[in-house]
Amino acid sequence: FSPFSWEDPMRVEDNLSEEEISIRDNARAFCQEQLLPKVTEMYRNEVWDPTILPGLGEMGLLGPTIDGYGCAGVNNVSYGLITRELERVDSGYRSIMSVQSSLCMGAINQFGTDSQKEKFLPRMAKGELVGCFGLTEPNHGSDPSGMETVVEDDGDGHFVLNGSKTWISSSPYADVAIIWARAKWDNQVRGFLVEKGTKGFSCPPIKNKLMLRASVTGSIFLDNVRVKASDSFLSRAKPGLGAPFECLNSARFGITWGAIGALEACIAESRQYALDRKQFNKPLAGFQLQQKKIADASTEASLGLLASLQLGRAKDAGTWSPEMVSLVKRNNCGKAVEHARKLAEIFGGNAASDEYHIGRHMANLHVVNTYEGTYDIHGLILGKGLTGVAAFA
Ligand code: TGC
Ligand code: FAD
Repeated sequence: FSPFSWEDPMRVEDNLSEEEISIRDNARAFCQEQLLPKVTEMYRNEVWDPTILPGLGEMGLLGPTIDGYGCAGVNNVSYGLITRELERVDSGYRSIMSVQSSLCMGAINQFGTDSQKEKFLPRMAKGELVGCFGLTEPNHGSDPSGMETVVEDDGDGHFVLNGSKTWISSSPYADVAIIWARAKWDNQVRGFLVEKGTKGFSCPPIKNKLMLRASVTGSIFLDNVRVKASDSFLSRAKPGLGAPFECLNSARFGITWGAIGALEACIAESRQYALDRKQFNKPLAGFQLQQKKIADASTEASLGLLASLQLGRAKDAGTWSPEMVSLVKRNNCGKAVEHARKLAEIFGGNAASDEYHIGRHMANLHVVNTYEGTYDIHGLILGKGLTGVAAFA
């Protein structure tokens, strides 16, 4: 047998190609060298760092699965390896990347016209333009089918949008927003690109968050926003909620890896803390109760990672399903938040200090277990897949 590695207990590394390892190593170096040193400051001050997206763009980490338009065109497993490295630093940084890559660039790439793709994708890949994705509304979070934002066709080659969105990652800094709205003519949901500066379009920040503070979140208000059809309408999307959900499939997949990256960071930090900190003349790592917390967390991180890898391979082979994404998103986020919370106990009172990363990860993971479909909602999607009976309403 081979020696046991606490950093990779189940030898996930053995299942990665040389190219995947190289992409992972580059992403890890960037995240640890460029992002980790400033994350505490960014989180403390709840500010937008204008260098993050250009930095990720320079590394080829934005829209990485897209072919062409200056994107890297790598496989889904590589995408997951990138989100894992980002979230090892902070869930908010992974959030910025997921929204840009899966939700905004993904929507444009899949549903946009050729001229929309040429206009936005190359600059988004470089991180010169910031994107956001507006689905959630004040009265409709888990249930977007109740969407109140509406769009009218003015019959003159323009559409007019009215409504509001809330809890939208990156919206206050977005150059372009994907807005999902219900068409007044047939009640079906359709997608639009709305650019910063358009009359009647505003994105104020939601200040003083208690979690995910290194990612800026805002509202979106649409007050008679008139947009040209050829510039803005995502005409290749089938009318209905399937189009936004397709973007979510990809972002949720990235989160399955990211949540484990955050849990791995918690394991590494608490292991070291337990080795260094003595009570009753003995390192905390020598007490069975503390070892159990690390053993439990490490077990779940390893199993979660293997599940993400299996899902990634299935995505790359075209044999995945949305229910598989829900199974792993729900499991990995739920386990990550549960075990980050337990590991924080190892730090005693120091868990409350931002000198350590554990408290920040613990708080962030609550949001990660909530957005892109809550733990419960993914349980219901899975429940429907397992029984054939929908229990949402
Ligand atoms: P339902 O009737 O089941 O489906 C409506 C239409 O959508 C299709 N569909 C999917 N298509 C592709 N992928 C999927 N995963 C799909 N799920 C459903 C479905 O086939 C149907 O198509 P059609 O052609 O027949 O019309 O929908 P429902 O209204 O009953 O919804 C059920 C439910 C609860 C599953 C859904 O509403 C849901 O997933 N709710 C959660 C909402 C959510 O995830 N919001 C995320 C907002 S974005 C965000 O959080 C970004 S955070 C980013 C960050 O910072 O990282
Ligand atoms: P609700 O839907 O009100 O749910 C509240 C509780 O009720 C949850 O526990 C839920 O599981 C439960 N519940 C709901 N329905 C059922 C049911 N049928 N059966 C049993 N239990 C149920 N959205 C975007 O569109 N774009 C973004 O970029 C974005 N970024 C975000 C960033 C942050 C920091 C946060 C906090 C949220 C973000 N969101 C974004 C919104 C996020 O997707 C929603 O918060 C999430 O979908 C849940 O919706 P809700 O908050 O309205 O909760």
